[in-house]
Amino acid sequence: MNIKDARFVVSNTEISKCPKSDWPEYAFIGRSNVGKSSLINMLTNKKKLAMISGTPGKTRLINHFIINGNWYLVDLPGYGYAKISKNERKKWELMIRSYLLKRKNLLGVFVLIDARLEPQNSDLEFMQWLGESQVPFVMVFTKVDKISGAEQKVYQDKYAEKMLETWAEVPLMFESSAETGLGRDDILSFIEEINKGQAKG
Ligand SMILES: Nc1nc2c(ncn2[C@@H]2O[C@H](COP(=O)(O)OP(=O)(O)OP(=O)(O)O)[C@@H](O)[C@H]2O)c(=O)[nH]1
Ligand SMILES: [Mg+2]
Repeated sequence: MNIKDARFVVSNTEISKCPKSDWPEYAFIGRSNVGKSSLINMLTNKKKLAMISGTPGKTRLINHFIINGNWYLVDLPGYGYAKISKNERKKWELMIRSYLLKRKNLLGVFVLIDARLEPQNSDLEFMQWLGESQVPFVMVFTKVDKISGAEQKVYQDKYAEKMLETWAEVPLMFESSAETGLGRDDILSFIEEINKGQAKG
């Protein structure tokens, strides 16, 4: 898919204030600093569309971007960010979960996972919750430029194994690098297919 246009629409903390749910929507989620905002910029070829930072906890709101005028990408705050108060963390969690459960036009969630790490409980628990809540999701292993292909496969297989303890199938898995652009075509084709299916009704 060709990205002709990508624009920021609005940021907020409440689903009632999100844009009208008139177009297909895809949300990016994952632990703080995993590279959600970077991936959005890489996909849209715009370095400064979503705000990026080396310090975890940069994205704090639900951020909507409209792509080609007819679908949305959503950048969400990370979960598992330690340096905020318990209270604040609870608020984020409620905000994110209510968005994920209630947003009618949300057709897919991309759960971003750092490709360099052993399976993390916070990621496994979050995907467990998505599965139980019947929110459709796929996985994206980020920052693959920082790891060898062989090493990465080991971690991916470990995730698959863990997930098969609970589920009959492993979710679709992508790999990405915001540095090299790897994963861009695959992720955009995946979105395009869903968008097309939606258009046919
Ligand atoms: N080498 C490499 N660095 C990356 C990649 N993606 C992100 N980074 C770096 O990782 C850091 C965090 O990136 P962000 O995109 O801000 O991460 P985020 O998940 O949006 O973080 P929060 O908004 O804090 O939850 C930045 O320093 C990025 O430059 C990647 O694919 N490769
Ligand atoms: Mg971010």
